[in-house]
Order: sequence, then structure tokens, then C-alpha cells
Amino acid sequence: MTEQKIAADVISAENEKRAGALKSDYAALGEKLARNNIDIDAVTKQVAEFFVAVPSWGVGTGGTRFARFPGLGEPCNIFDKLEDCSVINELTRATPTVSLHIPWDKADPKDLKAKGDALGLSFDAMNSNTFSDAPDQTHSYKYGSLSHVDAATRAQAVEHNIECIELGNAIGSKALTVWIGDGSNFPGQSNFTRQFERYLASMADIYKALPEDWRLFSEHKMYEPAFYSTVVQDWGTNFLIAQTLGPKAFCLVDLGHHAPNTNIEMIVARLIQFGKLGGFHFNDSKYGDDDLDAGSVEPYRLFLVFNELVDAEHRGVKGFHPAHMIDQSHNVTDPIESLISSANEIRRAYAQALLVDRTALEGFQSDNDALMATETLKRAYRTDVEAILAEARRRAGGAIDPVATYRASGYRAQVAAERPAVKGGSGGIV
Ligand SMILES: [Mn+2]
Repeated sequence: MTEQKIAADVISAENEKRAGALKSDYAALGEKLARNNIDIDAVTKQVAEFFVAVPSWGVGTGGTRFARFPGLGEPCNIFDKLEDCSVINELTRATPTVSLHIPWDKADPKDLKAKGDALGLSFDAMNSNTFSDAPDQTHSYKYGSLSHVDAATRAQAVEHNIECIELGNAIGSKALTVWIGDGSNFPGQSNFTRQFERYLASMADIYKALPEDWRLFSEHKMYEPAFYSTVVQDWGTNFLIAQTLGPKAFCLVDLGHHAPNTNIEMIVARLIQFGKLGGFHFNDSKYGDDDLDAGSVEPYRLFLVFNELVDAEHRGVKGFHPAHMIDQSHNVTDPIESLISSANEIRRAYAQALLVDRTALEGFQSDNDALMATETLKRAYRTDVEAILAEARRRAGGAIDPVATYRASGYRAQVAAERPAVKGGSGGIV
């Protein structure tokens, strides 16, 4: 029996209030879609089978370089974090997996597995941390980790990644995500070529330690914490890494890790075409790696990314199964509410992309009818799919209105009374 953090009767009482309205909204949308030969139930089924992983580091309140303002009832350890992640899944039925960050979430694998099993959660990609120093480590990462000039420091960083694989393997994870802060702050500080050679050699050592059925994701980011040059700065470098390492190596696209106005959906298409799209860190941004809630600033861009994913599904691209993960930092909201809302926005973009008339689009593209081609995308994007999202949640035992139900449950007040206040808290921007 799965342990529920939100009582089933709270969900059913809240759903009861909204069931009538949902029924008529769903019927009306079904009728509208049927006119375009779209079966609403088929779309709802696809949406219900679409899942996204929650980051363990996202359930605590984040911070900026300037300050962190703690929230109430923040999780004190990984087991509290898993309970908060469970709340998100119980209400959305969209997030049955959690991505862990080591050493922040380090614990006995038996205990992690038992807690996950009790809550009905499993584990997505493991994340290593060689961008900060752990209290007990011998060599510092101040001047880099996997690409450090010192061999012993590189070996320590490789060893940490292998430890993440071993822990992940014991709890059922199947992937390791590597993001490093290595780079330089001054022209001349590092030799670009030598530094990248050292990085590739370290990654090759990590790659060798991967179990047969695992994938290795490398995550690029243009800048920060290094401000003049970054070792894995863009998707081109990332592609070279994945290609050099081998068939189990893939690129991870964090939506916030590009220059403003970069055509991310085209990067996604390129990586799909050459078989190297590993997965995503979903979030949104206005200026840089802002880690804002998915779909909160540029929902159309999120849709365009999903348009590429659905196009690949539609074309039956072989071996196409990107990992969907959220990577956000919540400074001014209740992190549980932000993650609920983000999971919904990600599913919304997916549902809208499923509505694109791909045969018509292909025809307009062949006819060079730019206006009707773009209108075909817009028509799908403009469709209010809220009833599909709500019905998918309801059918899976989730909440018709997950944020309202979460507020009605009193969960935050309850954990605020139980958990001691957290002053510093773990990081949150990766
Ligand atoms: Mn990320």
C-alpha cells in the first residue's frame, strides 16, 4: 500500500466541487477536436502517459547570489524532500520519478529505495556535484574538477561520479548527468585545447564505469560560475563530447543554458537528427540561467520544443526516449506549488504539440506557404487544453485543480509545525 501524503478524501472532496464543470468543458473540447478528426480520449491517454522528473533540490526554497529567504516547513534531508516530491506526484500524477543530487542527497541506498517504494516514487538520473567542495574532500574544485590541471584532483572528481553511478545503480536509476563549473575567468588563464583534452579523458573514465543499460548525459551551459570561458559551453561542444565518448553518451539540454534568443528548438531538432538528444532540464528564463518556472515566461518556446519532440515521435525516430526532468529554483513561491504548476505547463506544451496537424503542416511546407505553416502551429498552440490535462489527472487519481487541492490539504502548515526551520539550506542552481 502506497503511503499518501495528501489524504485521498481531500482530493476526492476537492474534485467533487469541480467534476461537473470539467465534464462539460471536456465534452465541449472533445466536440471541437472531433471536427478536426482528433479523438480527445486518445490525446488524454498520451498526456496521462507523459511524465517528468522532479529535482530533489527543487523542493527547498532556492536563492540568488545575494540572499536566500527560507520558506516554511522546508525539507531537512532527502527523506523530507521525497515526501514533498510525493505530494507533487499525488496531485498531478505526472511526476513519479525524482532526480537526486549527490552529495546533497547521499544516504544509505536501502533507505532511499525503501522510502521511494513506500511513496510510489522511483529514481531518475543521478547528478554529481564537482562545482563545489564537500566538507571532507582532499582536493579543492576552486580551479576546476574534471578538467583540472592537477591529475589527483581530476581523479577525485572521476571517483565522485563513479560513486554516483554506484549509488544510482543500487536504487534503480539508469543515467548520470554531469554538469561542471570548469572554465576560466581571464583570457590566458587556461589553454582551451589542453583543458578540453583533460575533460574528455576524465569523462572517458566515467563512461567506462557505466553499467550496460545506463546513459551518460553531459549538460552544457554558456557561462557561470566561469565568466570568461566555460569548458562545456554550448551544444556543439556537447555534441562533440557525446560523439567522442560513445553510444551511451548523450547531450542534455537545460532550457536556461543558452544565450537569450537562441533557437533552442532547432538545437533539439539537430540533436534528435544525429541521435544524441539525451534529455532536458525544463525551466524558463528571461536573461540567463534564471531557473524560473517552466512555461512562465516563454510558453510558446516550450511548445516549439515539444513540437520537435512530437515530430520525432510521429516520424518514429529509432531509440528516441529523452529523459524529461525539471531543474528550477524557487525563490518567491512555495516550491511544491511551482513544481506542480511546472509539471502542468510541460504537459500542456506536450498536449498542444499533439494537436498539430502534421499532414497539413508538411503540405504547407512543401508549397512554401509560410503563413499557413505557422498558422498550423498557432492553431494547436491556441487550443485551451486545460480540460485534457485536468481529466488526465482525474483519471489517474490526481486532482482536477492540484494547486487549490494542495492549499486545501494544509500540507505546508503541517510540515512547518513538524520540521525545524532551515537557515542555510542546500544550493539550487545547476
Ligand atoms: Mn540543469
